[in-house]
Amino acid sequence: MRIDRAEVIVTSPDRNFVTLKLSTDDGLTGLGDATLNGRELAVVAYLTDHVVPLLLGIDAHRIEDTWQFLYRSAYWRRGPITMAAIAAVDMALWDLKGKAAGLPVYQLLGGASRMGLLAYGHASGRDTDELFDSVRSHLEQGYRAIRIQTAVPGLKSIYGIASNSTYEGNAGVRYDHEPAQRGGLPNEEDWDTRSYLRHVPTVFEAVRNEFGPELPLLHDGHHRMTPIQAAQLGKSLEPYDLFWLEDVTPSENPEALRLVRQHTTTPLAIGEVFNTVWDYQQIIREQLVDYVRSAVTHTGGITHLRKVLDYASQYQIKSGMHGPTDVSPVGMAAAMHLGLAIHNFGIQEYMKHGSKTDSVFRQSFTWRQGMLHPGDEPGLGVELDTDGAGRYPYVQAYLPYNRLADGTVHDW
Ligand code: GCO
Ligand code: MG
Repeated sequence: MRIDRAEVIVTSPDRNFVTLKLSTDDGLTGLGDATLNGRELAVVAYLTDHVVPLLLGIDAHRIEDTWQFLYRSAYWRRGPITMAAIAAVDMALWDLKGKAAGLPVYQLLGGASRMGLLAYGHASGRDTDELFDSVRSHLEQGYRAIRIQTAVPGLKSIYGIASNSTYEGNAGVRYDHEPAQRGGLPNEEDWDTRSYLRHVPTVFEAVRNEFGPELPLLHDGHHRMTPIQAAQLGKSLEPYDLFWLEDVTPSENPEALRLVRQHTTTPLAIGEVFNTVWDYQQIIREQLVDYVRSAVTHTGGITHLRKVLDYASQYQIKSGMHGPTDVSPVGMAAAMHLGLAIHNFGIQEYMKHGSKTDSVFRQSFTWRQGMLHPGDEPGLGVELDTDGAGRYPYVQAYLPYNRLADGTVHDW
């Protein structure tokens, strides 16, 4: 089973996606997701100019060897561009191996450890009424765990708030947050940590009063606090029993989490911007978080993220794989196969893709009673309609950024 063709396909149904399609001399095709939101074409260039020429002629069964070859032979290691490109190759090779074996990828990873994957969705609102409507809409869609984000009085636009106040799933109009702005330059948002820290506990109190103690609730701090501010937030949210508090502080300095940990028992999640096991080494070894947030797409594929999660399992740390809409249906399928197979699965983020995306990517996963399952088709279970993909050319899109009231750039 040798690779005889490798194509990088860029398509923008609802949003941009980068997909690697590998074909073999015995007629099989495998898909991998290489989407890096807001920097898509950098990965396209890395794949097209530097990786594709290395793939032609290789034995597609040699997944580990190919991973090590792409990682080590570049000399320049790690980073989101490189690791998304390697991830795409890795996913496509697992897809091919599954198709060659006639088995879904989760079977190759050791078989199912559970019946399905608990998933959480994104509720948000500009005020309490809108937030409650959004929570109700998610409950009606079957979600059994919900992330809560709200506007903060005095701030014009902040991370996590939907721009539409109704959910029209099939029309591609969302009741959840889609941060990348299509066309034009990045949106400028505003931020004030003290207002945020005062407001968020009042929101969780209101949500608990309305929806009761059972519903698992999550919240994303999106890297905005200093460690001591994060500690304050974790402490003030303890009465509301969060499933997790995510990305409380920028994570370039993993030691920062020690201080947060010393002050709060609110469970912590981190890692959507990490890309290797080395980013996690200290955090896992010192048990500084409870959930690993990496997407398969941004962490070197199934092969590498599995190593991260196996390491995490020794420290009772579970998976909480990233699953916003900027992870393509191929990346989501890879997450579902991996999540079904590992023992230390925690929860899966699941923002539904829009109808145009679903028409370009034919998918075999199921969503029933708040649980995802990757399905039993051989491989990852996703096929790309290349003609359909061609109907949606790339649209430049940027993520927003933040400034404080005095004009200082702040973490977004
Ligand atoms: C999440 C993330 C996303 C990111 C997005 C950036 O928890 O789902 O924080 O909303 O902002 O993936 O591209
Ligand atoms: Mg996040």
